[in-house]
Amino acid sequence: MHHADCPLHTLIDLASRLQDFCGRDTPRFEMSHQITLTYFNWRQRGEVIRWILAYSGQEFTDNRIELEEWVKALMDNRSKAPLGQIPYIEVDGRALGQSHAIGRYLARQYSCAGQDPWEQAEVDAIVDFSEDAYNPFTDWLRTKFVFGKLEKANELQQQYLSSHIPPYLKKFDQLIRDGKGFAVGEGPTWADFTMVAFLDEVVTLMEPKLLDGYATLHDYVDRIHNLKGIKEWLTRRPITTL
Ligand SMILES: N[C@@H](CCC(=O)N[C@@H](CS)C(=O)NCC(=O)O)C(=O)O
Repeated sequence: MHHADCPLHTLIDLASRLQDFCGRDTPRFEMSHQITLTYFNWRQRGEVIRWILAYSGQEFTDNRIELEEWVKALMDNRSKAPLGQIPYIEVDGRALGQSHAIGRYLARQYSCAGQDPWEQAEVDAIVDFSEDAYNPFTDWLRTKFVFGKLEKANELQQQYLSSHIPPYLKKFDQLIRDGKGFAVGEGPTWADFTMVAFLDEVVTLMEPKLLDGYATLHDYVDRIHNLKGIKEWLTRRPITTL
């Protein structure tokens, strides 16, 4: 049967055109995939992937594993992680590692990666910029929560809040003030999810008053939290420490 004669494809084409017409807040219709995300029972590097899937309305298996289970799988050579790290996803039987590669792949699938190659590059730049802000935060997080070295963690926290994060906060705030309510372009992209999920971690784990004095950023975070799909995810996701 020719593609155009297949009733299912006709329906998909129609739904896709209807959603294009309805505007970009609604993710493009895609045939659904079997997706499994494997990560610790943490938000961290798994969370943006979950936000993209939740925003897109794509069902997925949220496979949360314990550290012991992960180490054992590695030692027994049972891990399916293609690069020996988590998070990784399996899509229709194929596996992909690296959280940003996963985020970019999914965002392209679900039309939240930027409208054209330039916007996509801008989105990538914001994602990498957020990563620069996040990396030293993960040093603190490991020191405090994984290794339990509280004195060293306090020292890292002071440094982080006094000198590392302020320039990033100023730039994030300016980006939103200069833009059209989103990190890039006129609608939500995974750059917004990356920025907001990162800010959430610092607010939740390190400094509840982080966004005091950043009114624009504060409103923006609320707006992203209230997007369809994200809002529902935030209320139904498992409550975890990290
Ligand atoms: N750049 C990688 C970093 C991945 C990474 O460091 N994952 C950690 C968990 S957050 C991990 O796999 N740790 C366990 C291990 O290395 O065995 C990404 O973003 O996916």
